[in-house]
Amino acid sequence: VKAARAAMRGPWATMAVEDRSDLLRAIADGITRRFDDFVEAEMADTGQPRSMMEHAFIPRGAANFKAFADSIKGVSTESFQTETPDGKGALNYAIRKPKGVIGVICPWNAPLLLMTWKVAPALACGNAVIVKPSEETPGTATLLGEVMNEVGVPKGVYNVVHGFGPGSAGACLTEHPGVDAITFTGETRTGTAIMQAAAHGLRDVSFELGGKNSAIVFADADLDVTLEAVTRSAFLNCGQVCLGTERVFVERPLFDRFVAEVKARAESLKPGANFGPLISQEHREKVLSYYAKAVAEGATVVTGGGVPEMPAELAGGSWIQPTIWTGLADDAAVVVDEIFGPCCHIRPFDSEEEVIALANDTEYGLSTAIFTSNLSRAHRMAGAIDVGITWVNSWFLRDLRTPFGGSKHSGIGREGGVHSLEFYTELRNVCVKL
Ligand code: NAD
Ligand code: 6OD
Repeated sequence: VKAARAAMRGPWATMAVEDRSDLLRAIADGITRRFDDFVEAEMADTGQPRSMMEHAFIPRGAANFKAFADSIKGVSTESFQTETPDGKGALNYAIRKPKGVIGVICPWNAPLLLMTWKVAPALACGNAVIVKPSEETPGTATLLGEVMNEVGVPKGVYNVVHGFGPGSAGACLTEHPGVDAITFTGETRTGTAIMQAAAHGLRDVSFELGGKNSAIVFADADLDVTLEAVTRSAFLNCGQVCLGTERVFVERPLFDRFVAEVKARAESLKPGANFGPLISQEHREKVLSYYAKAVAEGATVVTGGGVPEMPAELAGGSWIQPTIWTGLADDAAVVVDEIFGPCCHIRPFDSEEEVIALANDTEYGLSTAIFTSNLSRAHRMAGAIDVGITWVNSWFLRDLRTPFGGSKHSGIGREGGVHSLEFYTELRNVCVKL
């Protein structure tokens, strides 16, 4: 924290926006130059397949820096001409200042992507950061530090502190009075603890939290597109994606066929090739406990439900089968709780009103994906479902300029484009009497 505060008094504080933007591009290029190192580090930490790293997680880390290198150069502020009794008027205009030292607390499921999604806009706005990566996935935050040094980011601007959460590095950072604001991605209950810590000193928070996202499939949807997207959304990254689908609602005439087709796709996924293990044995215990609860609550197990047989050299990993259930009540534990594993419950519905109520019947509000060829219906539903992000006929299609974040217990604030800049800067008004 001392290093970061010192950096805010050094050359970083007066660096021109154009130069900061150039530096962000140099960081992106530095990640690309050391692409293989980042891929290896992220694979070693997460256990997910190389293709996922090479095509999504690592390039996206670099893309985050490029996106905010651009958006910081296009930020405007507001101004007002104010009438006054003497007729001479006043001019109000706003200026943006960096917030200062930002604590960045990150999860393990997409480590570089999610960390740079915060660090890039924070640096673009002229802040200094202290990153606390997940204890499960420390590698790429450290490598990024090497890149920062290689491209000449001033000392103290990007800091990494490794450790655990409660009673450790995470709590020390969020409780530290020298930290001006905290940005966090992770579980909703961790967000609650961090918000309590942030209340001391009235520090601002930006939260991306858990989800219990739905996919809504109408009978008129393009079936191939829908099956591809829903399968990906349920099982990608071994189900460890905050935007992942754990509740699928299918219009009744399509229900039986849809379940059969997703089952076939789930069963074609090969552990070790298409998906890796869960992050830890501890997380597998949690996910397996939900697999057991589903059976206890009367689910039909369409596929999966256990642990796959793996070759001896891999058998020690936290492998788990992609799992699909049907037939559960709407208040069953696996229909209500975020599991964060490769699993979903599929339920039929009969009307638009019914499925809107079902989709909204959750404490979370991160994302939803609607599949239909009736675009009027898609627009109507997008407005009626209480989530921060709605996809129509797709899933996880990202434009980094758009607002990203959750409603209800899924988050506070929005990241992306100018919305990130809102959090990482403080707006000041200047009133000039003419
Ligand atoms: P987590 O909340 O357990 O941990 C996240 C980070 O917080 C870790 O670095 C951890 O060490 C730290 N931490 C834990 N307790 C802390 C405390 N009291 N004070 C300070 N720091 C603390 O989350 P996770 O298990 O790493 O990630 C999975 C969760 O993240 C899921 O709930 C998932 O939905 C959520 N997530 C949300 C988004 C989103 O954009 N909304 C994205 C990815 C993951
Ligand atoms: O794409 C993003 O910007 C983003 N925050 C993705 C989150 C994925 C969660 O696992």
